[in-house]
Amino acid sequence: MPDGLLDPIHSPADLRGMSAEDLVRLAREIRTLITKTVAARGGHLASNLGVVDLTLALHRAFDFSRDHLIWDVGHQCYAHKILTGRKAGFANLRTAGGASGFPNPAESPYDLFRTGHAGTSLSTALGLALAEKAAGSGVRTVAVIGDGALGAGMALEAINHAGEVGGDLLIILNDNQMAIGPTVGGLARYLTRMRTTAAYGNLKQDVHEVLDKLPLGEPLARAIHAFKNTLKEAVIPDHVFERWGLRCFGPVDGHHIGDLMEAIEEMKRLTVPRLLHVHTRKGCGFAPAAEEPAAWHSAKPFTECNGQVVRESESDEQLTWTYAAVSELLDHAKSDERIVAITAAMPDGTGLLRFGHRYPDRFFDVGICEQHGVAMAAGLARGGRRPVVAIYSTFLQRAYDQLFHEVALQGLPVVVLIDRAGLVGADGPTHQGLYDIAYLRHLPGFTLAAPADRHELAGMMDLALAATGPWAIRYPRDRVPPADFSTQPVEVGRAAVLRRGKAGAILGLGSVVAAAMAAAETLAAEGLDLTVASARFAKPVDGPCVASLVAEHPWVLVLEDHTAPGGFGSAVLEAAAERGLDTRKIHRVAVPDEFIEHDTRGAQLAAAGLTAEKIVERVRTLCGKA
Ligand SMILES: Cc1ncc(C[n+]2csc(CCOP(=O)(O)OP(=O)(O)O)c2C)c(N)n1
Repeated sequence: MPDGLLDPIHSPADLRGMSAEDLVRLAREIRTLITKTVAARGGHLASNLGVVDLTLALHRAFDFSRDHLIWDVGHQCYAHKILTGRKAGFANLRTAGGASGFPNPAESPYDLFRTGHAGTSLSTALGLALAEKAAGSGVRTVAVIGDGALGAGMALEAINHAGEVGGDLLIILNDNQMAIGPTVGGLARYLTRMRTTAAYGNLKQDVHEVLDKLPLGEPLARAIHAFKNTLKEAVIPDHVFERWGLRCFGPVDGHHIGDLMEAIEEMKRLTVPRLLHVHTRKGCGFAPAAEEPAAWHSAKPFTECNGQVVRESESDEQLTWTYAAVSELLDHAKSDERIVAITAAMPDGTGLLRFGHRYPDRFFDVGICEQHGVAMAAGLARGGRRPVVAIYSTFLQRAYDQLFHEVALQGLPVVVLIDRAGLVGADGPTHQGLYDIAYLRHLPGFTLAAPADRHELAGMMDLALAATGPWAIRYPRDRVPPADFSTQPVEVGRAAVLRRGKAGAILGLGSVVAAAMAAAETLAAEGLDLTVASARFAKPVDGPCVASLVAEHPWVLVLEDHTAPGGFGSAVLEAAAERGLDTRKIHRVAVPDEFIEHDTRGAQLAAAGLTAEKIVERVRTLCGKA
C-alpha cells in the first residue's frame, strides 16, 4: 500500500486486512497527525505518542464495537479517536465544537465513559466484565492503565477485587516509568525491577488454564505450541499481582507491533482477570517529547521549523496565581522550618517543583494519591509540621472524605492550596474546578478564602500558615491582576470594599473581582456609580458587609467562578436570610448547573456572564438601562 494509509481508515474494521508492516507505517502517520494537531491546538502529546502502536494492536485484535475498551484517565486516547471515526473533529481538538481531549460517549460509541481523572479504569472495566459474565455474552473488556495511575488507591482496590470475582478482564499495564514526571513509589520501583529481572515461570499451570477455556475441538497440540512460543518468556509467576489473583504476563515491547499483536492475541485465549505488562516510551516518534516527556505531557501549541521547535511562550508563567502562591509559600518556608509541601503527582502543574528544589527534605510527591496526600498532611500537622497541600480543585474531589474525616473533624491546621479553581478551559468538564466551595463550605471549622489580587493572596497565606485549624485558598488557572485593588489588611471573614457608588453593589469572590472593577469603570463613564467589594472569604461569609450592601443599594450582584448550587452566592443568600435581609435584592452570577464543555477559559467565563463586558450588560439590565 502507498503512503496515505490513514486516509481510507474510517473505523477499526478498516485495519483488519493490514499487515504488521503496514501498521508500522500507519503508526507513523498517526504520530504525525497527533503531533501536528497538538502543535496547533495544544494537548497531551507525550502520552499519546507513546501508545500509538498499542492502540493499533488493540483495535486490530479486538472488535471494540462489541468488546469494551477503557483508557485510564483518557488523556492518551488520541490515536483511538483517530481510528474510531473522529479524524475530522480531531483537527479541532480541544476547541469549541471539536473533539474533546478525553474519551466521551457523546462523540463515539467506542467511548464508554467520560473520563479525565486517574485510576478509575479498572473498577469500571471490572464492572463491565462482571455484567458481561452475568449475561454470558462472551464480550471481553480491556482496560489500559499507566504505571502512574496504577498507584492510585482505587486501581489497587479494583485489582484486589478482580482477583477474587473473576470476569473476562484484560488489564494492559502501559509502563513508561512516567506519570507526568517520573513515577514515584514502591510499586514504580518494583515495576522497574521487573524490567531487568526476568522471572520465567511454571508454564504448565498456565497452559492448563488456557486449555480449560479453549473452545471444544481446538487441537490441543496447536494450542500448547502457540502458547509456549509466544508467552514462554512472559509468564511472571512471582509478579506481585499474581499473588493477588491476577494472571500476569509480559513485559512486551510496546513499540513492536508484531510482538504486541501476538501477545494480545494470546491474551484473548484467557477469560480470567489478567494483566499484560507493556513497555512504552512517552513521546515516542517526536524527539523533543521523548527527551523531555514531562515538559511535553500537556503541551501548549508550538511550531516546528527546520527541525527547531518553538513553543508558545512560557514567559507568562511567572504572572500566574500558581506561581504567586508558591512564591508566597516559599517566603514563609524560609523562616518556618515546620512548613512542608505536598503534591499528588503534579509538582509542575501546582508550581511546587520550585519548593521541592529549594527544600527537598520538606517536599513530598505522593503520586496520584490525593486521598493519601491529604490524610498524610493531617498526620504531619498532628506531628507538629505545617503541611501545605497543593491540589487542583477537580482532583481534590478525590480527597473529600479525608478533608472531612482526617482534617476538619480533627480541627487540624492543614493548608490546602486549591489550584485551577474555577473554569479551566480546554480540558473541559472532567477538569472544571467548579465544586470546591460547595464541598468545603459545609465542613465545620474550615476557612475558605479566594484572593482577588496579590496583596490578598499574601495576607491569606500569612493567616493560613498561622491558623490553628484547616484552611483552603482557591485560585484559578489565570493571571494575577498587575496591580492590587487595595492595601486593606486581610482579616478572616472580612470583605473589603474597593470602591463606593449608589447605583448598585457588586460582591465578587476571588479573581472575578478584576472583571467587576473593570465593569465598574466602564459603567462609571455612563453615570452609573457602583460599589464593588472583594468578598475574600467564602467561609466565613462577611455577614455585616452583606447586610450593609443590601441596606445601602437597590441591588447586590454576587459573582463567583464556581457552580451556582452550593457556591458563594448560596452562602450569601443564606447569610442574608439568617439576618432577615431582603434576599430579592440579591442576584447571582455563577457558572450554571450543567457540565461545561471544552473551550477557552475566556469563552467559558463569558458564557457564564463573568467577564467585564457581560457584567456591564447585567448591571445595565438591573439599572433598567439595557
Ligand atoms: C485523580 C487525578 N489526579 C491527577 C491527575 C493529573 N494527571 C493526568 S495524567 C497524569 C499522569 C498519568 O500517568 P500514567 O498513568 O502513568 O499515564 P501516562 O501519562 O504515563 O501514559 C496525571 C497525574 C488526574 N488526571 N487525575
